Amino acid sequence: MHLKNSKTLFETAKQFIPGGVNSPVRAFKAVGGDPVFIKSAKGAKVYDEDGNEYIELINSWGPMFLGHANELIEEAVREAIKNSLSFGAPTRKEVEMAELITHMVPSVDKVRMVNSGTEATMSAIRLARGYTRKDKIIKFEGCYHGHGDSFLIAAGSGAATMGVPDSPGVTKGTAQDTLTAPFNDLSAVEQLVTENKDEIAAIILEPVAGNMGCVLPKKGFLEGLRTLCDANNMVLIFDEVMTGFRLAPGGAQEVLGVTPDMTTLGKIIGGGMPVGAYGGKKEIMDFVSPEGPVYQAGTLSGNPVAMAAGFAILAHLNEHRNIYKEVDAVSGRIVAGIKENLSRLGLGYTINHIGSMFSLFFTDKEVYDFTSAKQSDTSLFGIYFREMLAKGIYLAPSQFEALFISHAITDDLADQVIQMNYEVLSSVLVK
Ligand code: KE4
Repeated sequence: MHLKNSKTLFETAKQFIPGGVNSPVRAFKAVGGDPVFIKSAKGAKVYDEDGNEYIELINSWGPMFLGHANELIEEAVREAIKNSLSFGAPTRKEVEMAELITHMVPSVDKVRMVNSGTEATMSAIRLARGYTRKDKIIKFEGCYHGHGDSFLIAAGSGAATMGVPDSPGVTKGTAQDTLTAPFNDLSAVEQLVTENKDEIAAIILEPVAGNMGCVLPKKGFLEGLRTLCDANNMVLIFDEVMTGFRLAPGGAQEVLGVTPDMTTLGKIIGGGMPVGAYGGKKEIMDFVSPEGPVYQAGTLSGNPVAMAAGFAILAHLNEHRNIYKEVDAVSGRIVAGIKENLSRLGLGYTINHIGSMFSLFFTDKEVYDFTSAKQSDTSLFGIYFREMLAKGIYLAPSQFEALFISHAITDDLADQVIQMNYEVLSSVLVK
């Protein structure tokens, strides 16, 4: 694997872009070495600027659920761009998109399109605050909801990877309104609610966390939050930017059977184009301008090209729900293969897995929250990542991220991943 072009591109990039990247986690800082620059991708493969080919297990952090360069989505985009790229005016496609989303996610009566998951979560908590007339929110350590100020407190994903879970630049005034609790710790939440009686507008969480690595809710955790929100007039917000349209057509809330008051969406919703959305109960959503007083706006919100891509993928998933069983089966094959490798090599590392999301943690302890996730040996992860990359397997460059399997991954490719995993684990990690 040679990286001449990626190397020179990265050197130049660092002259003009902070850290040479447009999103921190891409810089490979947590895993060492320089990032590969991707030139193209098709199906389950990505190709870098140096002629290397990789089997792709990150899929642009989730969006490419049908694989790269999917003809259905690309055809929809080609058709849309013939009519100009943007109007800043209402269009037919936005209506079709909103109707489809409310059909696929029954808890969403009304939905507002935005341009990223960050915009979706920022808008959702502003709305929850406006609706309840309360200021505080509860988030969970290790959960990541985008880079909005209120969320860069004990944040996961890139913030955790870079070691800045509490970012400079977030004012004390903002931070004081964000309360945090350990994921899966219902009694800690109950204590926060008691200590901040009638001051908490919302609880926001990833119903299945992906931003501390994949961490599942313990039995009763989500149900307990639902009960707490009902009893204390708090809005329960499921941040399904990652899990939405991935774990099921209706996301984690469909699989886990707990209904939030609001849902934030992103990633798959745009099929690879910049799209986010927030939606929920009619009585809450009707507080959003111009229907209600809570302001939120966006020049490119509902952009016709992005809507064409998003509608194409969502309509396909809605009509071909067998895709979920197929992706989950291939993901299960990979996870089972890695577990088999671990036991053959006498390694007790932890794997957390649901549907087409999973993480291999370099710790033999159970991983059920951020503290336990941080017990993982991140330098060992760095070695594993680089060795797998050298063997043509493209993983998320951080221990605190989940892997996302696409529908383009075949059993044969899954078996190649399992084989490379065995070779790396045995050569690098077994002394
Ligand atoms: P964006 O603003 O990046 O579209 O979405 C923010 C966001 C919100 N909520 C959840 C649950 C998320 O996972 C994200 C973004 N996820 C990260 C990956 N862990 C995006 C990758 C990156 O930051 O480069």
